[in-house]
Amino acid sequence: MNNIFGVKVMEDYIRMCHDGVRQGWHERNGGNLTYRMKEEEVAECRPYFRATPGSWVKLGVEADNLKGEHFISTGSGKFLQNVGLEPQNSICIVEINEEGDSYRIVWGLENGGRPTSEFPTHFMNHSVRKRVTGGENRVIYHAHTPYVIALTYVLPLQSEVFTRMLWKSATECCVVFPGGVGVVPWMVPGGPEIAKATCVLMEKYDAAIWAFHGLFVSGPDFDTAFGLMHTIEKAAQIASIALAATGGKPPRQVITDDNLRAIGREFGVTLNEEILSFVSDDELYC
Ligand code: 2HA
Ligand code: ZN
Repeated sequence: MNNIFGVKVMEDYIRMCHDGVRQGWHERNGGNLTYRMKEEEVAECRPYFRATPGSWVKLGVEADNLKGEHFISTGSGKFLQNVGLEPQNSICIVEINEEGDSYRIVWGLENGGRPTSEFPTHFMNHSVRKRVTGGENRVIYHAHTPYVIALTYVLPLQSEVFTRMLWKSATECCVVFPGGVGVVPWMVPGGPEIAKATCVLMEKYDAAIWAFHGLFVSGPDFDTAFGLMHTIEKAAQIASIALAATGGKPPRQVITDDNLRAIGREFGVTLNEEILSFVSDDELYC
């Protein structure tokens, strides 16, 4: 295809939006996705950039390690279900300036608009994830995952409690997120507070639950980030069903801590032992 939608990274980005919609995670304009582009991907897309880029817009935050980067972003107020139908009006590519404190739109949002309302949050978290993963992480994805949200009404809002519950909800969870999942208490979406609180967690976790709101994940590529979101949400679904079945009481049987350690050994991943020593199963139930 002789246009920007024939470029693989754009195809993959658009498909991921669609995959999230199919899961039911993106009602209305809920959720957002940003991707830090590789140089060769920018080069492939550049022929389709606007002749005149948009004007520079201050981000209100800054990051030295994101100077000059390009990001693909969903648009603020845009519906992810429209990304596949009219990508040119739903998503954009933005360039970051040489000071690392402003962006300008170089492609997309042809009917006007700006990157996602969560862009400053994504931007700051890209900065953290780029640093702590040595440049490997490129994707930040936020979705309104219903079972994760449901669990935030029921469990204590602690990273260790949620991680323990989710690891014990399905055998392979601890392999997919051996480092655990962070939890941010309720905060106003899109604001500086939630951005900062998420950044603190993203120093050590690649996923953060936003209480009563959804899930925020990071990954090196679309499949890994989507798979992380999907695995955590599915674990939360199983946990919610089991908790509802027992009325919040301890279940008849569980995956034990030693079972988890055995999985870790077998699959060659190191489980975050802090999680296992911080709380016991008793603290998960009424
Ligand atoms: O993009 O999901 O958190 C809308 C949201 C804000
Ligand atoms: Zn949201």
